[in-house]
Amino acid sequence: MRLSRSLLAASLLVVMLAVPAGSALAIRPETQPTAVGVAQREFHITPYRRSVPAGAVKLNIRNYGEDVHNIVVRGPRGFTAVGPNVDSGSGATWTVKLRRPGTYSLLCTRANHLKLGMKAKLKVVKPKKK
Ligand SMILES: [Cu+2]
Repeated sequence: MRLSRSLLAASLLVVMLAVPAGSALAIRPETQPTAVGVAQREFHITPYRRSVPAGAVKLNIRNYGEDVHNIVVRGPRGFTAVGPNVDSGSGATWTVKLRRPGTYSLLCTRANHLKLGMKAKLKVVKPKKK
């Protein structure tokens, strides 16, 4: 009992020394992308979040459809980023930096998919101050 208690105290001390108060959280917005699931099918594209804080966004894309789909992000001031093709029944992850707050579009630009409705909106908002 006495031994395990001092072990616990020692390991707590190690954790406290290794992680100065607040630093882990303060670094987070820069280093940790915001994960967003994105479902694709004929002919819809559905992000599982409406808005994300500005910064890196990790899109976890899954193609539930029969066709190959891709993903293109368009945003303010002509921002365009082109992501991967995603085969039927498979997935891809793609990290894209969305630095400027505003309304972005997620699109599939293969064949006539965009015309058929493969677009969705994603809002990028100012990250909260810590
Ligand atoms: Cu498509």
